[in-house]
Amino acid sequence: MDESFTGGNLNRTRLILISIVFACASYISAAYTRADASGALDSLAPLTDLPPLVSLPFPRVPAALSGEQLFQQLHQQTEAAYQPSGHDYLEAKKFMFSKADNTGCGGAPGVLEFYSQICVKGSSQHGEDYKEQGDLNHDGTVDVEGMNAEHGWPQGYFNQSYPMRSDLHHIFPSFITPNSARGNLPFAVVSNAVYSTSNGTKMDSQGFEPADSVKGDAARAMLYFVVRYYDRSIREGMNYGNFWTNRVPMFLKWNRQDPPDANERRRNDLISQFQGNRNPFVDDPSLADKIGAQVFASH
Ligand SMILES: [Ca+2]
Repeated sequence: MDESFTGGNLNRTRLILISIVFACASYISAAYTRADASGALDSLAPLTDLPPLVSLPFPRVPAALSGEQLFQQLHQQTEAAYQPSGHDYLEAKKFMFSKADNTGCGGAPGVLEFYSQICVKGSSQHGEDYKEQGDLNHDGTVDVEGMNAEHGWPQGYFNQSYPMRSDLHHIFPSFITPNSARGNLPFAVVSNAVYSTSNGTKMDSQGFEPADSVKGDAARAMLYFVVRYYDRSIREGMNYGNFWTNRVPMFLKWNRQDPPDANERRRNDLISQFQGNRNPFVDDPSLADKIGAQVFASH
């Protein structure tokens, strides 16, 4: 009886110990929930110098809002939260390469190039340190000069003005060659490519088509840009119909077919810490269709 009593105590002790171990494991697991949302982000673990994944909360939008009202609500929301005196372009690029897009390569720090989805190891703040090691994206060029910053809304269309120039919600790390190939072309569906990467990014004389895996990212960057900046000078020397208005249904489609993944949500969180506003379409992609093509095209 004593023995079974002692055994019961031992069993209870074991149970308590096991519970404590599980509680600790759950706590650690919860801390990495976002990182674990994608296997690709397991490599976040070594980046202990990352800021904590605590960021501005997504301001809830009244469910009844749609169309122009919703567009204006998001315009105010993204504008009001922004800190215009914050960060210049160089600082923004440093943050992009070393933090926001440093999602890691196979367990080591590294940057996933936007158009080619080629990962280049490193933790540098400078794009030129992320060199293509051989022609890994099979576009015919080895990008020995590394990466630079691709503006979803080309800089020339807003005369390189701030805050558009340094707004990371529409800026992505790109090898120099695909960035140059895109130039100021509109995003489009391309049928007769004269430039391509092995993952499906394509270009012809009329447009530039990002790979399927980043079509949604590109679309949400563009939707954000118009919501945030439609009342600024963002149409300098361009055909707005060809660049934006006629493309809106395509962007809405890309937004639906390629929803935000863990990397995109992570970058939205980190950028919100850095520049003080969020891309609401990454937080809730359904907002785009609630605004609708007609309203987007009217801005
Ligand atoms: Ca290449």
